[in-house]
Amino acid sequence: MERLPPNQRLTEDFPVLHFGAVPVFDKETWDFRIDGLVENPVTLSYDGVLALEKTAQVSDFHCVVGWSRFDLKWEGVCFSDVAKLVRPKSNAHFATIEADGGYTTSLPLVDLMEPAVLFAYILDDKPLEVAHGGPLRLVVPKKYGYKSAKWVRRVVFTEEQVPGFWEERGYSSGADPWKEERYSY
Ligand SMILES: Nc1nc2c(c(=O)[nH]1)N[C@H]1C(S)=C(S)[C@@H](COP(=O)(O)O)O[C@H]1N2
Ligand SMILES: [Mo]
Repeated sequence: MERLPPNQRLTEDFPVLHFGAVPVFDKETWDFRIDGLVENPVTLSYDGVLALEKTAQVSDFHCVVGWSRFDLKWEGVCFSDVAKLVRPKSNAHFATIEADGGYTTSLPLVDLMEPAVLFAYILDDKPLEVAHGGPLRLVVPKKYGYKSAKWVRRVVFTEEQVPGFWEERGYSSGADPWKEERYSY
């Protein structure tokens, strides 16, 4: 099977792309809150995140504007392990990911519970650079890059899907690169 999704071109580097300013990371004040429709809402410190079970995965990254990058090695905490900690209620079907600076994205839990979906803090054996979303970013390899929120600070479990930053601006909420779900019209 072709490894490059339709109408993508391969890049050797890993471009930096985001809206707005890069937030400053202060380990003392930084926290990661997971709440919404869950039995056990949790607020983690940065060390609290590092203390959770660590998972590694290698995946390709596809940005909706047309570049793809192969073989990024991410390490971090599986979304499913975070879900296990907070125990989503039976009526939770989606989660909204909120980032420092106001960026948001949302996904169905069925997509987020896949084993390759991580809150990553290591990229290619080095601490994740702030430009690429350090200290913590979501990685959703099966979706266009706008689902992989950088500078994650909060996860809210919801019953209905809340459109995220790009989804509100005409991008597809499906975001499947193999089906070329780029736009919502
Ligand atoms: N917080 C935040 N995360 C974001 C974005 C953003 O604007 N803000 N842009 C998204 C988009 S469109 C892409 S393609 C990837 C790019 O990740 P990179 O800069 O590490 O290549 O980040 C995603 N995550
Ligand atoms: Mo993107």
